Amino acid sequence: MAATGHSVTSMPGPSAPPEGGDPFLAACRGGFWRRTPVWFMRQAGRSLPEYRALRGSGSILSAVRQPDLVAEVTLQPVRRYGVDAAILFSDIVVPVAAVGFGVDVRPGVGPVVEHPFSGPGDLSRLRPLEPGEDTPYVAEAVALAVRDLSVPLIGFAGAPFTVASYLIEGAPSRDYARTKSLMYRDPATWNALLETLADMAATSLRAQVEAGAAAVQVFDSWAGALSPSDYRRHVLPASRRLFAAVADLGVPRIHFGVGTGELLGMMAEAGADVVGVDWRVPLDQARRRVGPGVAVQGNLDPAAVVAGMDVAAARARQVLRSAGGRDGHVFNLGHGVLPQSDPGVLAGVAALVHEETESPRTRSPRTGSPATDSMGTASP
Ligand code: 1CP
Repeated sequence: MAATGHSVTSMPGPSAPPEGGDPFLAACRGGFWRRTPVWFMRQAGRSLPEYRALRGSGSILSAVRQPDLVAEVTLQPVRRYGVDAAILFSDIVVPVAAVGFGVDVRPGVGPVVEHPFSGPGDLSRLRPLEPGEDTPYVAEAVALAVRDLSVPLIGFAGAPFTVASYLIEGAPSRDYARTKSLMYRDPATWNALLETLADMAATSLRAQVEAGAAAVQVFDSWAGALSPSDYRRHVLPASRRLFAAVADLGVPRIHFGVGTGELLGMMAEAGADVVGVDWRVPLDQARRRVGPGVAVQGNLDPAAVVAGMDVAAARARQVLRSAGGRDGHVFNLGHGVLPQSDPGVLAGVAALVHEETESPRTRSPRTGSPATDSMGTASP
């Protein structure tokens, strides 16, 4: 049987194929099917000229309200790179913007907030998300994309900490001083804010999966700003609440952050099936930190792509060696595609990962295959 991914259907609904039959979903479940799957964070947009041509200028928040455009931008990297999963073209601030918090995404800067969150009085500015009313265009875009995709679609949301950091700082930050200051000074307001954001993220993810997303990723991009004890005390409970609120959907849940080497164990504990790893921690060490039963995603340095195909190929092979040919590896970058990346190098990396890992060996998820199995071992 060929690894054809999920079937093309015009009906909205979960796009998950039987997991044994899809490289990405099998790896997310801790298994292996045919090859190590590969996709790239921030693959939609950024370096693709066909994206820039379609997108024009203006805020991404206007672009995401156009389902046809979103579906097309979501599909572009699948065609161009031959990746094993698509990610919805959207942004982590879409839900908070949709309930009227006053967030915009400024081209070349990122999310900016006119009146940043500064205390308990601002909690009432965050009402619960009603996807059908507030973001109907998201489900429409998911359904359109899934109709034309030959690979699973990943829905996503920002983790409570990372979204809170934008609301409190008002703009991208280096030190998260305002965010951490509120967290230390006023834990009651902090907890209420993070719980509210966890519920909004869960509602958004549920709507994406109901419309057809086959997996979800929670981006806690900036959690690496925290010490392990602060993460455990002030952030883990809300992230756990988010993961628990989408557990019944039955789709794989990926949890990613940057500079989170010291937090990987807790990011698994939050309830993830897959933990995303940046380029700072080799995957064999990351595996020890996340523990058994959790898959890993990563972790080619995005700068290696900028350095050209020879460097990218050598580094991609290093990532595969560190993954050890073991089940439960989704190949990705350690963070998003850098804007100056050459699309040809990204396509080359995807092809290399496929060639190096292609194998008739298949395993059903979490069947307890020996951890030391090498690539190419025939399945029993
Ligand atoms: O309008 C544009 O083209 C500007 C660039 C851009 C794009 C292409 C922004 C502004 N957002 C996006 C899309 C986006 N954002 C996706 C699309 C799907 C994909 O291809 O991956 C995703 C998954 C995101 C998620 C996102 N937004 C994250 C988490 C992922 C990560 O890279 O860490 C974060 C932190 C944001 C905030 C954000 N939005 C945009 C920018 C430039 C930023 C980062 C600003 C900062 O450094 O703080």
